[in-house]
Amino acid sequence: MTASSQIPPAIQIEDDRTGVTIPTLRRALADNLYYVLGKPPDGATLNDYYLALAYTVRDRLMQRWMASTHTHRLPTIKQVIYLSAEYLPGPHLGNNLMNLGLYETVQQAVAESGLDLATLLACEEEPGLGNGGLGRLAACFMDSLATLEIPAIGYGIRYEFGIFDQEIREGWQAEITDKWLQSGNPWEIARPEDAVFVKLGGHTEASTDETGCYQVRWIPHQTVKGIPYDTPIPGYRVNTVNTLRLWKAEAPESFDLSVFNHGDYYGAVDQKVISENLTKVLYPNDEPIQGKQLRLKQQYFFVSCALQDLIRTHLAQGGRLERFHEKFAVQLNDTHPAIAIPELMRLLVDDHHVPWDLAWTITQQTFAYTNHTLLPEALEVWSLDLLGQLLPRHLEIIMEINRRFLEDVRLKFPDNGEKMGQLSLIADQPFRSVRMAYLASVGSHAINGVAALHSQLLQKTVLRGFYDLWPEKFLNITNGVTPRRWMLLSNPRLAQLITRRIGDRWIIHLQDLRDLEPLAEDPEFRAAWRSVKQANKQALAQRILERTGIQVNVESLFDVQVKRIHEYKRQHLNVLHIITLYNRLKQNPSLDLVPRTFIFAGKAAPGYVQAKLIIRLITAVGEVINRDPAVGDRLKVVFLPDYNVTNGQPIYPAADLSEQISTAGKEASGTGNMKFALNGALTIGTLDGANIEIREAVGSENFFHFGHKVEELSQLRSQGYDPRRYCDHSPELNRAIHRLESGFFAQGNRDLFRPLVQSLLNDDPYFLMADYLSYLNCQEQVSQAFLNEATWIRRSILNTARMGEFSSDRSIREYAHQVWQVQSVPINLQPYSQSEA
Ligand code: GL4
Repeated sequence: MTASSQIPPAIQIEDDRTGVTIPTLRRALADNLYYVLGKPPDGATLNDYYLALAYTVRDRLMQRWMASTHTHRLPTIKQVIYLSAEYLPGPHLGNNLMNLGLYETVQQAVAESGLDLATLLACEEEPGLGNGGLGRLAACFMDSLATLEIPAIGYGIRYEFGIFDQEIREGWQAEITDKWLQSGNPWEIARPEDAVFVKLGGHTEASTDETGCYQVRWIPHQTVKGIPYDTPIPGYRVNTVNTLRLWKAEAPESFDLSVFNHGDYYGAVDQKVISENLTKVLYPNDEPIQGKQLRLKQQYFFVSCALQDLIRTHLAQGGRLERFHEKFAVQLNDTHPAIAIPELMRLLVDDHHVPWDLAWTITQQTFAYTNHTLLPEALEVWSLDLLGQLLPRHLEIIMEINRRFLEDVRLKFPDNGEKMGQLSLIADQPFRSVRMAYLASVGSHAINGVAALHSQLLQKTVLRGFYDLWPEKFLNITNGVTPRRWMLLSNPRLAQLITRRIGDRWIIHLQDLRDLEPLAEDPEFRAAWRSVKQANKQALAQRILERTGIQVNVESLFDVQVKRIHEYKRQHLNVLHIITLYNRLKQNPSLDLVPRTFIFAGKAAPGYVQAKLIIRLITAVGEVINRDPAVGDRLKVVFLPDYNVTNGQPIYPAADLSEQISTAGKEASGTGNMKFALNGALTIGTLDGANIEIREAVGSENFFHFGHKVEELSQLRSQGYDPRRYCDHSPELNRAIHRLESGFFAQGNRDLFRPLVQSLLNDDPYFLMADYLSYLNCQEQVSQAFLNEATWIRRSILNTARMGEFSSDRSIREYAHQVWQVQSVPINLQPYSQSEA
């Protein structure tokens, strides 16, 4: 019996903690300020008021949260377990108010208390517990799971320092440590009573027990304690509140004591520090990975905590381990948590004495694996040396999994040594290592990519051998985004306009946006649509002015590229276009050019030199162009610092044009592309990732596509790609490159951008030169289209109207039916005790 199932049947719930009238909310705010924060109203800071309000809202989630947790634990209810090393939920307060349906009421209550809700919302430090798309997807999925009333727990790491904050200093990125916890986190509840212990290092000992059973014992070198911190994830206007359970590493007290006994006080303190370092910081490189021991420790730590937690609650509820996979569907968000496969085997076989074959069936039935990238440098491998040192037992288990797997392969393909080498979980080159994507594939019953093209390429390239073996395991589930945060919360003007015309069901059935289609022909509606866009552009212009000092023209075309900075995403192709326009203007100052504001934002991994140079390039080009009187109002280049969820929210609603210009085959899906199109921006994009499906959905006439396709690029490559040829054949490209080389944007310094220019001219691995001309022509079409306001707005409306399938609700429904086999479970609140009956 766990403590949670002993909650008394009827709790006396104080009205002050649940009531939602304005007087009650005001009283609750004052109470929380006084009793929880210990501050009198006149001595309180804005942050104190933010915290008091957050507690007031959290109180109003509590009954639903406890009822959900209680119900979800019942043995008959299947739960989704999302394992992800990253989550980027964004600020919680606004989202929770919206999902609870309390936004307006609380706004008024706060105002009547002499405060401004927007100001309090701005106090919240967002949990930056991820790098970019992958972590944000996990957060959108958590929102959709709760909204669809699907029982779910998201497990992850409570990094003390999330992704760094970015400042721009003299045009360069500077990284500042993210101190998201420093002013207190009102959303999390520590659960030290649910702590678990995780072993690391040491060696194994095999023996045969009294019954003749072969047994392995793992004698670790170190043990760390995992403390869970729970954050409620409420669905939109439903009672379901799921849990995001993040683990913090601490030193186990008993371990310290043993050192104390030997009088080594400082040694004990050192151990404590070493243990706590484990969850100190998020690794900031999203795509490329390295052989960092601490990173492997992090992965194993949270996965082991999660699985131990699940086994414990399952057994406490009277569940049997043979039925583990009937209670939990565990999704691996990329390979970062793939060590869960040998860990579940270890827990079942070594700790709970389940026979290997049964344990393996349970494991395969439990896990499913999502691949999020094909970039070779991002495919995780862990050296056998490192694995053996840190997780000696897991290495043995992986070897045994591999031995059995290759035996099956041999039976299927006799006398085919090459096949065995290709499929082996162990790579020999450049060093002996475990291919984590292979381990994830062998240990899962379903494997999916995140957009149609990506899933096809996955089957044809990285996991080809596995697709040949088990085609039935493979599927595609295209990503989606939550319309709650990415429309309703961040674009209230557009959301209200839409709701006034088609009702509000679109918020949970995004396909209803289709009803907007006929309105695209209505001049009055188009005028209203345009006013919303202009108001959003005005608001963004204000932020740009505040943050960068740059004044932009809101009548100009807002041309936006926001995402991590990476060569494959080709922000520098965008810059080549800007330089080309600038060159044209310099050549012909009276040129009739469609005015544009180029807006960039995004972080570069601190160690990714070329990406940081791309940021410097953007700011340098901006410094010249924004000040050149010959350009005037016609071109502006803005780099908005510190791109994150908070700062992204006002950007999407204000964009006219969405730049999705990655090299074909490189962007697995993209999700920013969806946020823009949903908010009525038109896309200029390559046939890559989900762009292809977006174009199909919105109609090719409402999407500007350009560039080489995947097959065309492989042809170019096999013919011996020569980027310089494109320079020779395009005078404008030649001139743009020359501008860069000449030091024109670097106060005469010809060295500054040399590494970028050299890369483009010598190997151009991302085919900017090959796509330049097509991009330029396509941008010309964009400009012409923007001149015709009525048709532009019409296309904007049609984009929004046809983006319904890109809701993360649709993605989650597909996972629920095709992978997890889970159902919705509505949560009954009244009376509390009956929900368990
Ligand atoms: C990513 C992909 O790069 C991105 O295209 C995709 O949208 C996202 C979510 O599936 O996953 N893979 C990695 S790694 N980081 C990402 O953002």
